[in-house]
Amino acid sequence: DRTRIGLDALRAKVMTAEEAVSFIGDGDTVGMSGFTGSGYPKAVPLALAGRIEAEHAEGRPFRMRVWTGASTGPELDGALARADGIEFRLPYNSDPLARDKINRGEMDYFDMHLSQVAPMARQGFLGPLDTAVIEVTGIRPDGTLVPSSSLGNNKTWLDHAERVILEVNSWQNPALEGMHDIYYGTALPPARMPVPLVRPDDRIGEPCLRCDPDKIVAIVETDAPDRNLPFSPPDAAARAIAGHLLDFFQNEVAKGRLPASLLPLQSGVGNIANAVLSGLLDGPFENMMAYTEVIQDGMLDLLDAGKLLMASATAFSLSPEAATRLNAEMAAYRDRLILRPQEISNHPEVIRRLGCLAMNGMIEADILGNVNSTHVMGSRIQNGIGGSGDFARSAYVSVFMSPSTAKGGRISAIVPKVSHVDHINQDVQVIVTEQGLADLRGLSPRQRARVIIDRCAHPDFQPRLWDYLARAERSPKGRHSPTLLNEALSWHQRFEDTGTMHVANNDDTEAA
Ligand code: 0RQ
Repeated sequence: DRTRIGLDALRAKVMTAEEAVSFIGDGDTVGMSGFTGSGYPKAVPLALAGRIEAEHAEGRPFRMRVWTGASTGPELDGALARADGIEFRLPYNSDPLARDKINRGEMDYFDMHLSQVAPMARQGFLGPLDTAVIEVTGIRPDGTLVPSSSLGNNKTWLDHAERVILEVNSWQNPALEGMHDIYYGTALPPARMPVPLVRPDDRIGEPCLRCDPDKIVAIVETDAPDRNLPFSPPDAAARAIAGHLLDFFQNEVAKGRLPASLLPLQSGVGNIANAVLSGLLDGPFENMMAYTEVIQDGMLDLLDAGKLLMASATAFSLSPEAATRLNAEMAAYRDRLILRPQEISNHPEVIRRLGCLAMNGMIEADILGNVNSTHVMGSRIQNGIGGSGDFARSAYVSVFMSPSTAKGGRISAIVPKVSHVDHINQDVQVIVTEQGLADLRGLSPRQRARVIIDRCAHPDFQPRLWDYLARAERSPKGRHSPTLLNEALSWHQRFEDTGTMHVANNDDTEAA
């Protein structure tokens, strides 16, 4: 479909993905598009994986440093990890094959705040970028690029890379043109200026990406859908968590601490986040707005119902059904959706100004209110911090949610001490499990511990948490943040040794 390439001079650069990968070599750094399964290149990474496997079969080395917006799809992270083609990865991964390599120590991974990727690249902290591989919806006659279903770090990769390979994907709806808002006003200190965004629906930039045509070495035409994972309907625990959180918001409105239309919503991905959005559909709040990282199914439902006026994000993260719905009515949604670079969607300055309500998932929280979003048993990465830190620290109210237990009840998500810290207690105002909601605002560590155990811990683990707290509070060494050093991580150690955090004899105290 050559009509998608509006600049005649560029048509000569159309080639196959197999030809395009000749521009990439062993040891290169490649900046790819892609964010939570949308807008990632679909053909070049697969061709690259094929070439890498062929090189490896000949006994030649071929491994790259791969940068993206966030998670991608099996055709990118999965294929390159299987080919053993990634030596170093940033800033986020949720691909199971890549996760295994990382946790086996075979791939280096820099898990970082998503708002910081573009500035750090410009600051020169991440090293040079050889090639950008970017999916676009089309190329306009003036050479600017119509972005696809995510923006991520595309602007920065296009500016920063020595050469550019484009994938023009005709599966992406041309009506995406005009939905994006790409801000070019970012500068490095001491010249940095305020980001002039004061409402979630402000447009402060340009609809298309700039790209020096001389840097484009190859254009590959594709026609393939985004990853678009199906959603499972919310289970009982997710619905209970959503219920507690919506009650909390209603109470905050009643107390005059939140406006009736709430404040700009930020919602993480996954089952629980979607349950919260479903809950908002039936809830009393009207005229809401979202300033978030990704737009998921529940956000489209809220838009359709007229509850949500608009949503701003950096990417779509939709089920196949919702993606089909969006694609069919893209032009109608275009005025109420804005996609921005992740540097702006997740910008702490903007999040603090707007007063976002941050709602993110967690792996575990401790009784002092510290949250682990990323690591299982301290050392095994699950995904990454993603945007949760960008939003949590700067939010108006920062909420973390999880079922109170994991792995069939063998793990308590409320522990004496988290095995890894992503969000310190100062960045965690509310913790919610299906058991209840702990409002930690303004509480001391000892007060927090009581509220968290009382409201959030599962009854099977509560007695041992109360016992731990009681003994820690009697410690002669220090009573500000109750801690027993020799027991703080013993729950995790027991899980590693026995496959459960429960004590063998079912006694409910460590001391017994
Ligand atoms: O493992 O798949 O092997 O069964 O972790 O857990 O319960 O499916 O929950 O999908 O909501 O993910 C924190 C990982 C939660 C996610 C996390 C195991 C559990 C399962 C997944 P299996 P669930 P979710 C930014 C938003 C960081 C990034 C972020 C995440 C797997 O929310 O990656 O916030 N967050 N981005 O069994 C051991 C525990 C466990 C545990 C869960 N305590 N111990 N394993 N698991 N708890 C902003 C946006 O706007 C997008």
